[in-house]
Amino acid sequence: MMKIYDWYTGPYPARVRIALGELGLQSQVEFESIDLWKGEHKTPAFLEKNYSGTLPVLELEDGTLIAECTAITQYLDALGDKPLLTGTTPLEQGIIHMMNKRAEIEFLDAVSVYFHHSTEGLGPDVELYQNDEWGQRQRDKAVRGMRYFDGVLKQQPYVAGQTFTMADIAVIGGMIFAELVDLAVPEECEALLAWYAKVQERPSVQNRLALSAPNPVPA
Ligand SMILES: N[C@@H](CCC(=O)N[C@@H](CS)C(=O)NCC(=O)O)C(=O)O
Repeated sequence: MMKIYDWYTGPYPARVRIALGELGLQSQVEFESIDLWKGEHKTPAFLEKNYSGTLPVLELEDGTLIAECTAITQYLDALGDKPLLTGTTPLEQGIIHMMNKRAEIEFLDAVSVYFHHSTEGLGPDVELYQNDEWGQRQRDKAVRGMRYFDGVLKQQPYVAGQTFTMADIAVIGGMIFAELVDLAVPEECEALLAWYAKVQERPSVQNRLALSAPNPVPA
């Protein structure tokens, strides 16, 4: 069985959990909790699994390790007969990859930097270097990113075009992280908010936390 190292409420882990739900692969993976709040992702043992010290990480049955949400999603999507999240034609694949990367750079990763640099983040034991000015700049960048994706979603139903793809999942990750840090979506971003209401109805999004959680589930 494949294994995923993650932390169940993490916005990046959410991306892979949603992908698993979309692909119907939930029963083919087991989860091992790495407690971000205790800094378990920065231990020497975990850094051997992922040099970057981030979650999630997928471990295959032969021990091969795949980190990075995009890479994990592409791997999982390629296991089936037909990719559902990463495109089939060269054009689809290119557009989806671009929009997924853009969702990371302009939104999700920017919220993450804000969290780690301008809030308490994961606490003083984990956040060894903080630069508030950098965090604030990335916060502003994330809000600009929200406005950008709002414009995209005014033109088309999903982030990369006519169907739900991994680029939508990356923007969902950004929305989840923004909620966690109380970064509000500007009211006028109506298309982004309507899209988010719609994608939150997907079972993959609704059930992501139930996939596996530490036992007992912390409040
Ligand atoms: N580029 C990575 C980012 C992953 C990431 O930042 N994950 C968060 C969990 S939500 C993390 O591990 N943060 C811990 C830290 O940066 O100390 C990916 O796409 O997988």
